[in-house]
Amino acid sequence: MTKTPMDKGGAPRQQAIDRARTMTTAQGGPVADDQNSLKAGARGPTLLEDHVMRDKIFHFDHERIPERVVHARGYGVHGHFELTEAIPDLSCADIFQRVGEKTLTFTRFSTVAGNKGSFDLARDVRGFATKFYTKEGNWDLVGNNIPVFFIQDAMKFPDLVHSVKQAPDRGFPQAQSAHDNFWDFISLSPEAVHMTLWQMSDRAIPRSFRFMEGFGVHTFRLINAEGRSHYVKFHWKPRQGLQSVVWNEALKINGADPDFHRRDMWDAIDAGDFPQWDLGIQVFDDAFADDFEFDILDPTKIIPEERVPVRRIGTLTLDAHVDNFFAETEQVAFCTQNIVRGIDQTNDPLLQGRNFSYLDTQLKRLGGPNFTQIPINAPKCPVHHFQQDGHMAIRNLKGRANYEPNSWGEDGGPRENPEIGFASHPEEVTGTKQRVRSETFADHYSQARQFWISQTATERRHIAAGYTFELSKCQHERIRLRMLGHLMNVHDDLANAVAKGLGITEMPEPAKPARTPITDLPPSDALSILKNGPDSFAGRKLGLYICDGADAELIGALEEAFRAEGAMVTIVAPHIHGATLSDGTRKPADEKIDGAPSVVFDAVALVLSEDGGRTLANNKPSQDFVSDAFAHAKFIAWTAAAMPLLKATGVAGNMDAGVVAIDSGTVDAFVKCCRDLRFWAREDKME
Ligand code: HDE
Repeated sequence: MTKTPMDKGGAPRQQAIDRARTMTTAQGGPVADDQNSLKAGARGPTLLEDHVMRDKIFHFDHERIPERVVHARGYGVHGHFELTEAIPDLSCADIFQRVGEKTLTFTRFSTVAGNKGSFDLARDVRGFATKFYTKEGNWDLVGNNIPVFFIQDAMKFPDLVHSVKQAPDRGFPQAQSAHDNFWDFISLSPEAVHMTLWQMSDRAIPRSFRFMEGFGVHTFRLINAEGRSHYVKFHWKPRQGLQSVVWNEALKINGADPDFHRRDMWDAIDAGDFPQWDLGIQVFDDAFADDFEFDILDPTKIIPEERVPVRRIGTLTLDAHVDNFFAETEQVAFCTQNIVRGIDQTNDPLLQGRNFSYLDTQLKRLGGPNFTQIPINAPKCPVHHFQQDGHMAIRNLKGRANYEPNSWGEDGGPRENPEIGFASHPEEVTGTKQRVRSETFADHYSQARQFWISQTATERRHIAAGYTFELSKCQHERIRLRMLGHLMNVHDDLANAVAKGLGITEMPEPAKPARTPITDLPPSDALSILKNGPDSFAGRKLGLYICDGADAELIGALEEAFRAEGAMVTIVAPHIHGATLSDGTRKPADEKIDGAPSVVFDAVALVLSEDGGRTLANNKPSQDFVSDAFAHAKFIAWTAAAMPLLKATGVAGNMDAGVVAIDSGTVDAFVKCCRDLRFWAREDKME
């Protein structure tokens, strides 16, 4: 018979555990044995009266809640927002009044299409939702990392989401848009074309949540104390600069580390390298709105930053992990209707639909109307109302008054206050009740073209390759051709590159535009990732590959130089136990080579000994480490002893300025190279 702690005599162990640490049931009863159920005899049946086991298994059986219908896979982080420019002239929102004041926040990043257990580097839009716990209530800015959306009317959202998620008959594909259903829907919905350019660009495969922008997408309103309204678009500008990976890299990262983005955020915060974004506002008035080529209520359009500059008014700093993933990241509930006095809605039909959807879905997901009482959702300012009861009511009324008006005086509970209470902008609204799409929403191609011409040659190549990859996964020719018909309205270069990639020699008829596209919108540098990269390697990661006998001095110099740059260094070695270096010291490894392919680093360095260089030249993971880094246009530093490995991978015959020979004296020069993040000229050449 297996001995339980009680059988062992109980007394010594029980004395060692103080009462505060004693395990209990959910009812608070101390548990004596957490290993064995209660049985009638050692080999007998388990007894129904075993309240300890029932308590435990009952709760386990109910651990899961429905995952979000979209944005299921997310990662939440605490932080704060600090105002750097007060804007009382524009908004009376309390959060925008006092420079230097900090407001606590919770931000959840997410992918959209994949299920909760899917991988991080799917080609997808990223959610960027922030809850500001302001002194006048919670404000949620529920945005994405792409400033436009696929559809113009909320009515189409279920169709869009059904088309991109797993097909109902087969239950796949998971977390990807590269399939017939998605492109069938898109190619029948010309309004989506603009967003697909963003989605096929590297914006949809960010290197890190830390290196992407965020956008509120819709036009909102700012209202000042006099009730004056301005329109506003919200932006998040990463102080870390923009950066994405390339598609072939994304595919491999998903295998090597499906948690790549969440791990990256965890590591950065753990290292005290807190990511920051500036909150930007584009503010404009009715006169601008009337003058603008497109409808400011149309969520498939941007307002170029060259037309209305982004004004930075504050900084978001993410500086703390959650204590518990479920309690916070899973249970957080964002809603576009969580707005505060001084910020208001517009008639964007997508926003109006969202305003219905979020509360509705959360009621199902979180099981009742009291999810506002869960700590992560609860405001951090006083809350007074007469709402009561319901599932899991934690915060309950005291006293007899649960209605108002009442005549109970001081004990009668809260009262309304028109002076500081929320007031909607008194916009005049008239119209005939009808189901229509406004004529002013009819242009679908002009800004798609503008996006295309704003990209560098490298980025254009990636966009065309993105469409080619995705449409190649469509088994139905008519879908591929229909989509090509739209791309012909965007730009000939794009359409021709995709046609070539698909092997189509006879172009289809272009799609018939609902409105003739504008072809002379000027390029906007703000739309390019590569024009908005960082000017340092800070926050990035060097993979430093070492082996027995490797030069200790050089390894130390590299570590020091990259840390001084604000970068992280991961030591990779043939064995996890590390390597014995040239000076006889043992250097522990962070990763074994097989588990740390170069795709998880931004640049790599090969500091090998002669023996190591020769042996590792025949080692497949070592070869992949080098050839992938080369193919993904990364900077590669090498010592002479690594030459056999460079030869074995074909890199030696294709040396370029991104493959840098180093010694202790030239480490700084290598750090400098790495500030460009990638050596794109290599990719141009490979093409
Ligand atoms: Fe969402 N969206 N959405 N969405 N959305 C949800 O709410 C919806 C849209 C966004 O980390 C859901 O609590 C409709 C645009 C983010 O918890 C749901 C429409 C933008 C998140 C919902 C849109 C977003 C969501 C699912 C079209 C960018 C994750 C779970 C009218 C501006 C928030 C939930 C988090 C989540 C509905 C379109 C961003 C179903 C109906 C546009 C970042 O309510």
